[in-house]
Parts: sequence; C-alpha cells; structure tokens
Amino acid sequence: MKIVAAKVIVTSPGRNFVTLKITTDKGIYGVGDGTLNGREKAVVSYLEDYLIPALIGRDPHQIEDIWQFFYRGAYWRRGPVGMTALAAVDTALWDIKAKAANMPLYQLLGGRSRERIMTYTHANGRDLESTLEAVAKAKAKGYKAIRVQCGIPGIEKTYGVAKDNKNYEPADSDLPSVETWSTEKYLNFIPELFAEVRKAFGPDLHLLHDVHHRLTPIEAARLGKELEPYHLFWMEDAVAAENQDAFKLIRQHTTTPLAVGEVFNSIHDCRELIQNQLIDYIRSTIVHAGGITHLRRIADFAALFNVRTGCHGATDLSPICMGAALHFDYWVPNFGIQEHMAHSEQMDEVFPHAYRFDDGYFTPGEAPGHGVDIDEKLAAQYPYKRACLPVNRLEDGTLWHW
Ligand code: CS2
Ligand code: MG
Repeated sequence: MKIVAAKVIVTSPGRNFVTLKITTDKGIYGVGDGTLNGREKAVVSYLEDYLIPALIGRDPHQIEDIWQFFYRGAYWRRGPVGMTALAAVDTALWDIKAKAANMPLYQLLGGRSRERIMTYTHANGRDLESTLEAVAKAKAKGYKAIRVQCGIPGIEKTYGVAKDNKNYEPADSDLPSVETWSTEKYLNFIPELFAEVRKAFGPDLHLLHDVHHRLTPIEAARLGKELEPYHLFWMEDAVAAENQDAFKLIRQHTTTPLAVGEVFNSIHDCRELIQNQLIDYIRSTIVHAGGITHLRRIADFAALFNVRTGCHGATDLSPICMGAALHFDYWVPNFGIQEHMAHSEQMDEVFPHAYRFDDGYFTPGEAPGHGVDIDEKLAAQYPYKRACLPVNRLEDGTLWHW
C-alpha cells in the first residue's frame, strides 16, 4: 500500500479545526486531528510545507518508522506545533491501518480492557447558584463525574465560565483578550464552592476542578489541603508545570489527587512527575503528544508508577481526537477518565462519528478505524478565522498564567 496524497482541511464550524487526510493507492484514507487552539496555522504550515511532501510514496503501514522519521528527522525535536502535526499524521495512519485490517482501532491496540469508558463533563456558572444549577443539569444527563468551575466574587471574568449559557469557548477574539486575576479572591472562594456542591449533591458524585496553571506551589498546597474534606477526583493544573519539581512541595501537603499534562507534548515533559509519583493522572492527549504511538509510551510508563490516564477532551480538540482517544481509552490498562466537553451539533455534522454516550460512559463504536470522518463539502462552508486564547493579568497589571 502507498500514500498517494495528503491534504490539510481547515474548517471553523463554531471554532477552528485542522484535519489531515491521507489517501492511499488502495482507496483507503485516514484522518487525523491537528488542531492547536490559537496556533492553528502554524500546524497547517508544518504539515503542508514539511511533513506532507515527505509522506508521498511511503507505505502507510510503517507507522513507527514514519513516526521516528518525523520526530528524530526534525532535528528541532518536540514542541506543541511539531508534535501536533506529527500527531495528525500518526492518527491518520492508525486509522488507515485499522481500516485495512477491517477492525475498530481498539482491537489493533490489543482489544478492550473494559466494558465502557467513564467520562466527565464541564459544569460552570457565573456565581454559586448558577453553578449548582449547571451541576444538576450535568448530573441529570447521567454524568458520574463533573468538572466544576465558577465565577469568583470580585473578579469580572474568569477561566472556565461560559458567556450567557453558551458552550465555553476560550479562544474568543482575533487577538488575545485580557482577563484579570486575583489569586487571593480565588483561594478564599473555591473551598466554599466545593462545600456547597458536596452539600447539594452528596459524597458519590466525582468532582473535578481545573486550577488552570495559576497558583504557586505553596498556594496549590493550601488549596489541595482545604479541598480534602470534599474528596475531589482531581485538582488539575495546580501550577504551571515546566518545573516538574514544584509538585514535590504540593505532594507533601495534600492528599487531593493531582492531574496535569494537557499542554505536554512528549514523555520528557512528565517523566519526573510520573516516576516520582508526584501526580495521579496524566492528561496528555493524542492530538498534542505526538499521536497514539507516543501516547501509548507515556501511558505504559505511567502504569509502572500507579499513574492513570485522564486525556484532555476540550471542544478545541476535534471529534477526530475524541474518537481516537476513546479507542485508546477502551484499550489502555491504566485508564483513569476521559474528558468530554461536548461539541456542538454543527461540529458533529462536519465530523460524523461512531462513538456513543450513554449514562455517563462512552463506547467508541465498532466501525473500522477510529470511526470518525470529515464531511469535506460541509467543512468548506466554514472558513477559518483567526481566534486567540486570552491572556491573564493580575490586578496590578502583571502578566500572569491564563
Ligand atoms: C481546559 C481546556 O478542558 C480543560 O481542562 O484546560 O479547556 C483548555 O482551557 C483549552 O483546551 C485551551 O485551548
Ligand atoms: Mg485543563
């Protein structure tokens, strides 16, 4: 089998998505997600100017060799743009291989390790009351695990809170919008938020919270400790994780489980965190961590240290990534949980898929490949429009973590 063509499809059904489509001489094609929120065009160029020309004529079955060729052959290894482009290639190749074998991707990975895949969704509100309503709505839809984010009294606009009941979409302007942040106001409010959520929903509902990189280690230690009575499933991205050592200090002070990794793009970003058991869940995803080929390596390494997977699954990862992730989740022995921030109907029409949600769990479907496609005609109706993620400034104007 030979790769005879490959192209990038950029579409924006409510938000920008980058898709790579690889076609073979046998007529089988595969698709991969290459979306990097706020930096989409960089990945498009990396694919069109460098990876696609080197793909034509290759045997698509040689997934590993192609992965090594594009990883080691880049010289400038790692980084979100290159590893997202590589992920798009890798995912499309696994899609082709599974279709050629006429089996769902999870079978090719080793078969399923569970009956169904637990997922969590987002509940958010501008204040405590609307947040409690959002949690109740998510629970009524059957979710067993819910991420809770709330507006902070005294802060005008904060991460994770949707504008007027729409789906939360952070990439909200042509150039970065500016949000204001106060760690003090945040730290003084969040324990009260979870006390109220636990009071309203009892002890069994899995509750998650995303700090979104904003605390210092000692502040994260304080928050983790103060949240212990509410038994969170995890506290995510407590601090910016370039300094993996920072988690040693957090770990000393709290038993609240820690999750990190959605911004990681290789095993080297999380090796110390995993081998020193400084975290409980690794959030790296297929689309940003070099595809299935590399994420399997991260998951297998994590399994040696009791760390479980918790793949990122925000709306800015396309349904292709969601579909591939669910096959991965079906197989991976040390599965933790899968994030599911629902795509809109418009997005789902552009990306028809086989995966199904039922009562808080997903199954990936039995279609050959990863079970997700792209409707090119429909995709062409939604032209790209630059959209950047916000930046965050402290109340004194200091540029902070968003
Ligand atoms: C968030 C993401 O889902 C999450 O855990 O951290 O929604 C993140 O803000 C976006 O993916 C950024 O593009
Ligand atoms: Mg997150």
